[in-house]
Amino acid sequence: MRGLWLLLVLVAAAKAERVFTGDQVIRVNVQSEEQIQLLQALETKEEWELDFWLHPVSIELPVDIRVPSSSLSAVRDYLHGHNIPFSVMISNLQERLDEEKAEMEKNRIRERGTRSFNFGAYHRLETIYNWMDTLVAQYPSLVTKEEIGKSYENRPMYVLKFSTGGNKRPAIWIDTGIHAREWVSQATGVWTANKIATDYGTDPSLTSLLNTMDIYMLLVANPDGYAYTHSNDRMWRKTRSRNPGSICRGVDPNRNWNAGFGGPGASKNPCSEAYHGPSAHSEIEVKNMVNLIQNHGNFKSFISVHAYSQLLMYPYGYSCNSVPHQRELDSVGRAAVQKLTSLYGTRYKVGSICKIIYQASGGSIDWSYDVGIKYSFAFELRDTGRYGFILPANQIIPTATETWLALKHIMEHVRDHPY
Ligand code: BHK
Ligand code: ZN
Repeated sequence: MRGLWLLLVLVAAAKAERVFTGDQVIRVNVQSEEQIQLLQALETKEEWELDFWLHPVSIELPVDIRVPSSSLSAVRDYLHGHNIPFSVMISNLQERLDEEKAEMEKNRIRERGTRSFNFGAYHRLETIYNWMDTLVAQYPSLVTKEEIGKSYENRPMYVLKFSTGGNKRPAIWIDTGIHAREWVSQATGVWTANKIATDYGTDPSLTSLLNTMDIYMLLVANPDGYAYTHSNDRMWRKTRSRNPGSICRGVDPNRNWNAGFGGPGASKNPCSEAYHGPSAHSEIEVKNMVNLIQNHGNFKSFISVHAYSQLLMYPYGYSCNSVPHQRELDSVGRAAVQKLTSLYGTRYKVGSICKIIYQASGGSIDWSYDVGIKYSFAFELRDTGRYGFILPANQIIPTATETWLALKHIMEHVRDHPY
C-alpha cells in the first residue's frame, strides 16, 4: 500500500503538470485613459503573477487577465478600489482544461485503431507529425514534407510543400502555432493543409493557383512550446530555450525577428511573455524559418496565424507609420474578411498591427515585409474572449472553414498581382 502511494506520488511529480485550480480569466471593458494606466500599473506587479491575455492599450479594446487563485482577492480589491468594473469570463480555468483534456482523451479512444483523423479535435505534436506523413502518402504528386531544421529541444520542424512542378515558383508561406498556447492556430493549419490537398483538381481557383505557385505550410512553428502545453503548462506561449542568468525559460518567437528588434512592445525581461531574446534570430525556430525563406528567395506572401481576437493585420507592428502598400493591403484584407464573415457572420477587424492592437517590435510579418514580401499578413483567429485560448474543439472546423475563405482571397490576389 505504501509502495503504491510512493509510486503514485513519484509519477505525479515526474509529470508535474501545472494546475490552474481556481484561476480566473477576468475582463475589463476599459472606459478611460486613466483606467488604462491603472491596468498598466497592475501589469508591473510581478508578485501577483498575472497573465495578460489581452493587454491594456486603448479604450477600444477589452483587457483579459488570467488571475491565479492566490491573487484573486488582491486583484479584486485593486479593481474595486479604483472603481474599475470587470466581469468573469472563466471562473475556474482548471475546470475548462480538465474538460479539454477529457475530450482529447475521448477522441483518442475513438480514433484508436482506425486510420481516420479527427480535424475537429486538438492533437499532440506526434499525432500531427504522423498525420503529415499520411497526407504526403495520400497525395505524393502534390505534397512533400521538408525538414527545415531542429528546435531548441531537438524536435524536427517540418514544412509541407504543395507544388505541382517548376523550380522555386513564386510561393506563399503560412505558419501556424508560433505561440504554443494558441491551439486553434495549429488545428486550423492542419485542416487547411488537408483542404488544399483534397481540393486541388476540383476547386478551379485553387487549382489555377497551384498551377503557377507553391504553398508552404509550417503547421507547428514552435514545436517545443506546443509539446510543453500538452505535458506541463497549457498556458505556455514562448519557445523553451534557456536564458543564461535567469530561472525563466523561453523567448517570444514573435518578438525575435530582425524588424525593429528590441524596440517598443517587446520586453528585455526573460520572465516576460514578450521577451525578445538576446539577439535577433537567437531562437533556432525563428532562424530555421528565416533560412528557408531567404534560401528560397521567391516568396510573394507571408501569412502568420495566431489566436485570439478576430483580426486580420498587416505591417507594421514596430512602428505606427503606415507601410508604402498600406492601401492595397488594407483593401485586400477587407475583402478577405468580407468573405470570411459571409459564411457564419464572424466579425473581424482589419488594420495595421500597431493601429489595431499595439506597437510590437520584432514580429515575423514586419520582417517578411521589410525583406520584400509585400503580401504579409497576420491573423488572430476566434474568438473574442469568451473562451480565449481555450477555444472548444467544436469550433475548430468552423474557424478553419471560414478562415479558408479569407486565405483563398489573399492567395488569389497574390496570384493575380505578380510583382
Ligand atoms: C501579431 C502579429 C504581429 C505582432 C503582434 C501580434 C499580436 C500577438 C503578439 O505577438 O503579441 C498577440 C498574440 O500573440 C495573440 O495571438
Ligand atoms: Zn500569438
